[in-house]
Amino acid sequence: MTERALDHVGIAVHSLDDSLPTFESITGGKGYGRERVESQGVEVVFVGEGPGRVELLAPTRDDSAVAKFLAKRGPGMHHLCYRVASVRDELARYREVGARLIDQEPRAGAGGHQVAFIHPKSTGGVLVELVEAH
Ligand code: CMX
Repeated sequence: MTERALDHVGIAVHSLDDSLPTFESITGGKGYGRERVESQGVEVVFVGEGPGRVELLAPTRDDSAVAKFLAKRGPGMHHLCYRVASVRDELARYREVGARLIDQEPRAGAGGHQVAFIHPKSTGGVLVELVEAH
């Protein structure tokens, strides 16, 4: 089986401005790639490099997935994102084992990269994002 590298850990926060300094201090890096992903109702910023890379996610709408998560659980780890050669092939692999897919097809995520999410009920209670290697 091919190993898949961790691309980033997603952390839900109320405010990027308030939380970024904390994660810059933890990772030793500077924030970069700040962007609104309108389709997901989030604004994101990355910090850190390699397997310690973090994506901070703050909601831009009350009905977004991250707003619901914050209301229910408060700030904290939101998802793990794995880098894969082909999101489409990975979705087929998950589908074959009966996993619950949130996205049936790859779609554009942060940075315009192809992504898809797998429901946490199929992945040990952890929301999993797949991103196509870039
Ligand atoms: N991690 C683990 N469990 C989670 C979760 C998360 N991030 N979000 C929700 N859940 C759990 C809930 O606690 C709930 O569990 P229980 O039934 O045991 O209470 C269950 O999943 C269903 O939750 P829900 O509130 O009924 O469903 P939601 O409407 O909140 O949807 C989910 C949950 C995962 C389907 C939705 O958040 C989703 O579609 N996520 C994918 C998209 C996304 O997260 N986008 C933001 C990031 C974008 C980016 O990185 O660019």
